[in-house]
Amino acid sequence: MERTFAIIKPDAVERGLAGKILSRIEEAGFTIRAMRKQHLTKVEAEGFYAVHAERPFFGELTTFMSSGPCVLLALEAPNAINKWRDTMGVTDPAKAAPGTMRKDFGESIGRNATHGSDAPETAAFALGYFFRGMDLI
Ligand code: FUP
Repeated sequence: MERTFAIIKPDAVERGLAGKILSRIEEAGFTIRAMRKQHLTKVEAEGFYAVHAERPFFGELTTFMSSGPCVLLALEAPNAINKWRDTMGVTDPAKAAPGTMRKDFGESIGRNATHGSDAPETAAFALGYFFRGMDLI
């Protein structure tokens, strides 16, 4: 078993898609170990995306991620990290495969509906950043 960290981003929450996305997460075989709706502050979003601090889109990204509430998730499944990346599809919804979250629910490369950790190290960082051990049930 493996755990990964996921976010239903503000664009999807705002459009009332959280329930649909959660259904698809469960149908895909993930167990939701922790879940919290939260409106991140700009500083919290900057801390989470610190790895992208030097990228040109950092300001836009962290402004968007703090623009409204999102749903923070700890997901568990065999091979959860890659499985969730495959379920989401690639970053740009226009290039994502049919049936993926980003293809079905994303609006643009920034407003792309979901986030998922890309490696064990980033999953461990993100799970620790947002959840306490006792939240994972
Ligand atoms: P991903 O791992 O698929 O979420 O993609 P990245 O880590 O490359 O980027 C993180 C987030 O930055 C993306 F989800 C959306 C945003 N982004 C942009 O807004 N513009 C870009 O050109 C690339 C990424």
